[in-house]
Amino acid sequence: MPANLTPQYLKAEEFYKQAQTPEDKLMALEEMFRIIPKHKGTERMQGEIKHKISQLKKEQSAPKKGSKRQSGYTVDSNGYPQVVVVGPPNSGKSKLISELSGADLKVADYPFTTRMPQPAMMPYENIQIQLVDTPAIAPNFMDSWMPGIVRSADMIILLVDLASDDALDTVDVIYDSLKTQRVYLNTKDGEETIGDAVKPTLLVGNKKDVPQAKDVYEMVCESYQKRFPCLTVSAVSKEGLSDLKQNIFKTLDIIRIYPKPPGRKAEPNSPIVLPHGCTVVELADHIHHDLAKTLKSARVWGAQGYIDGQRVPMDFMLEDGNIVELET
Ligand SMILES: Nc1nc2c(ncn2[C@@H]2O[C@H](COP(=O)(O)OP(=O)(O)O)[C@@H](O)[C@H]2O)c(=O)[nH]1
Ligand SMILES: [Mg+2]
Repeated sequence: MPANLTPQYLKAEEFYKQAQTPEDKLMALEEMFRIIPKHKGTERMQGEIKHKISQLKKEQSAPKKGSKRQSGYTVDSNGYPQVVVVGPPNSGKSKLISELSGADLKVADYPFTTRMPQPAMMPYENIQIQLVDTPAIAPNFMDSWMPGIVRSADMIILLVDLASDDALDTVDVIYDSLKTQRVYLNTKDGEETIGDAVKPTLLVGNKKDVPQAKDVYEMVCESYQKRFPCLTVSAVSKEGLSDLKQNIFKTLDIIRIYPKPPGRKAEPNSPIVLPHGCTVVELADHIHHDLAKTLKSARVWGAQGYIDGQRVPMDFMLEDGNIVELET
């Protein structure tokens, strides 16, 4: 019986053949096993893949003499709000980030195109938000440095492939893989303890343009909308992208403050980005530690319930869009 292997399978196999590290080999094998057409004609191949997976796992779990911890990647946010995009292979992570940022990331119709985290800047109104493209998280495989990247992000986009039959499973795979490292997407059942990271997360169904997307998205919403805010986009037709940008800003829970030197106008295009809930004294501290110490008073424009230019207390909680004059 012919095996009828798909182009995706052949690409994964090619990746396996070229893989230099046991981690890459294992990931490729896991993916090959996941996508190989499951019928009589491929039974032997399935068996061989399974065997190779178990051999590699055995080798990896054996303690290595003198081995050092595997070096990982980190992505410096450079002070920008940082959004890490995670998802299964081929969900369109790179394509989506390219569309949102204008960066030219490698997009391809086969798994494992993205091998290391890749930052790209997304303009949103008058600020920049850093998006981070990542390699796929597949069943039983996640790069060892991925939980660290997710842990240090300000928020996560969990991208689901609405063109895939196993869209639902991939959400659990990703949630559970990260959970093993005590990184939780949006919610943790039970109490939060020291060392846990619970990351604000948007679940985004991509490929809205494909015919089955509507049904798959409905299924995804039904199962997950209690756990995640859900929305759907198409990185190809660009539908839903501006809504997604607004939701990213909302989920980041940040405010833009325009500092105004006394007697001068505020600069409308270079706000200071701060977490929601920030006070006047925290703004001063953000600008310069000494400023917080010498701060005498502050006046605010655009604050609800206050007249423009009114003096506010040091613990006044700033709102998005406020203009603030700090007096020392
Ligand atoms: N129809 C459709 N295809 C998409 C969309 N987004 C990405 N793709 C395709 O899906 C494949 C995988 O995209 P890529 O960004 O490399 O996925 P990644 O592995 O998650 O980074 C490519 O062939 C893309 O052109 C979309 O919104 N609609
Ligand atoms: Mg990619």
